[in-house]
Amino acid sequence: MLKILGRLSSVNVQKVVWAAGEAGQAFERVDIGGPFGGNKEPGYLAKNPNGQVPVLEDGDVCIWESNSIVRYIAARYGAGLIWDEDPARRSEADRWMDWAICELQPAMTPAFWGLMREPATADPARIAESIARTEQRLDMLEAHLAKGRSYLGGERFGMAEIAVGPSVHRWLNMPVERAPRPHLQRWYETIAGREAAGLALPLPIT
Ligand SMILES: N[C@@H](CCC(=O)N[C@@H](CS)C(=O)NCC(=O)O)C(=O)O
Repeated sequence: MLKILGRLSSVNVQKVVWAAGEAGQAFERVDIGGPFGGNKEPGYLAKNPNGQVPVLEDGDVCIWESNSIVRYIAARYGAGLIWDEDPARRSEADRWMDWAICELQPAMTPAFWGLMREPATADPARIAESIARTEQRLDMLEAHLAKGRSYLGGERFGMAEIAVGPSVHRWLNMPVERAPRPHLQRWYETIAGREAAGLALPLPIT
């Protein structure tokens, strides 16, 4: 059975839980990080020297970096489900996965921490800038989905949804003013209704 190390309030842990569910894999998840701690202990650092969550253990295989874990689960267990053998089609998912981690998540993080995690010490200017940057990134998603595609990678649900979805879930459930985005809203409602999304996307967000 897969073992997922990390608290479910982390979007990066949510990706891994979602991928395991979509691939039909049973898993045990252990709360580590944030208020649970444990991620700076030597035993954990031996598994992930960054001291961050998530980590995936699959027998002797131990992996850190959430997108790498999603790709591993998809390649190993998700053929025909969330793994596309065609390199060109798979690159569509890959680019949105990398974009999520390099662009969307960093844009959103200051607003999330300022509004949800540490409001007492938050810097309003930093929050405003983060909201503006995030909204600009979400405009990119809206424009992409407006081209008539059902999912980010094309006509099939895949790894892109798993990597981007948790951040969109977070944003849509945060107390921020958002532009209306009908295509993104339709996409979010479709993917959030999946059975495996129910395992991965907690409400309220914390
Ligand atoms: N690029 C890493 C980022 C991991 C990361 O930033 N994890 C955060 C939670 S989202 C973390 O471990 N924070 C410390 C903690 O939870 O104690 C990944 O995608 O796995």
